[in-house]
Amino acid sequence: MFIKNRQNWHISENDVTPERLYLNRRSFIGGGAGAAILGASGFAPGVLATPKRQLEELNFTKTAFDPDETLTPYDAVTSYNNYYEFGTGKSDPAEHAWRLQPKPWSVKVEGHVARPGIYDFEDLINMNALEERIYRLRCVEAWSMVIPWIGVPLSSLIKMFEPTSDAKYVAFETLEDKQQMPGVKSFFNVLDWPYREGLRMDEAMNDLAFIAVGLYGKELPNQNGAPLRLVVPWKYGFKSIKSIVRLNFVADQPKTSWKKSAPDEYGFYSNVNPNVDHPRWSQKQERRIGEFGRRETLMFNGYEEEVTHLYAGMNLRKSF
Ligand SMILES: Nc1nc2c(c(=O)[nH]1)N[C@H]1C(S)=C(S)[C@@H](COP(=O)(O)O)O[C@H]1N2
Ligand SMILES: [Mo]
Repeated sequence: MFIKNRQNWHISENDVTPERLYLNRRSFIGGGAGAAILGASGFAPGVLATPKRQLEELNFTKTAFDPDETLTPYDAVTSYNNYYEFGTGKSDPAEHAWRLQPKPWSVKVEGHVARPGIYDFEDLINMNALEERIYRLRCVEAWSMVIPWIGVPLSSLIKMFEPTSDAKYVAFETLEDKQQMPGVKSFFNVLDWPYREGLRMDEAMNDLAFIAVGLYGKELPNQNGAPLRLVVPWKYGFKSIKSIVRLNFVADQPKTSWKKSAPDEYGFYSNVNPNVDHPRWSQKQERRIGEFGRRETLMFNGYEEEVTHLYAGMNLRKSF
């Protein structure tokens, strides 16, 4: 029961210019009558009563996961986002995600595991074992960022739950809450909720797959998926599901939100692949946010060495 409105939400984001990013929409909203004016998303702007969450500093160790590229500025990382639960515009999450309440938080773990249950955030994440990993993130819309994430390997979490040999895939879900998420309440839904993602078990156990709880040395801002989100740097950004509330260890390939909304455009694997175009645009190049011009997109987003073996013998045009 959702309306597909592809024209509006996907056309030109791959052509957004860096300058436009820094134009704050609010600066165009005349003072005074703010309450009567709706943003591009159609939600009332959260300008007047936006309680900014205090983001705590995190202790972490640095790692060798570092592409040695210029970091995308913090302002861009936290103001140019995709988080459709807060609206489909790139500035909607920064504007509306203050409604999200990431504390307290728990995650339901179920399926083929020896230790199912409801885990509090504090029991899932060992805050004394946090590491920093600098990863490229390549959005399917042909832009990319380089972000210093703080978190733990996904494999360390998965091992806690002791999956059985029947667990072939892990399915992830985001919180679905109309009170906190204006995009979920919206009539113009492009996805059905909750937002769903999944990985094959060997992908999930690969050392690159990461659970982030922070970036740039501090806790995750809400718009980036507080309090915990996935980061899968060799796949298109939409695999990196935010604000996770459920992990389900399953035998069959799980349904995922984007594939369900447009199966001809978004596959289960969604590995970054410059040789397989999206039906409506090329994936050969990308715009690094903050830079002018374009870069060549690299196979597996530059993580070929780490992940090529996962897809040996697979036809990546078919399994896109
Ligand atoms: N729950 C949820 N997770 C999500 C999304 C979303 O809309 N909802 N968008 C995805 C997409 S398309 C991208 S590119 C990344 C963006 O992450 P960032 O905003 O932290 O850069 O988040 C992904 N995770
Ligand atoms: Mo994306």
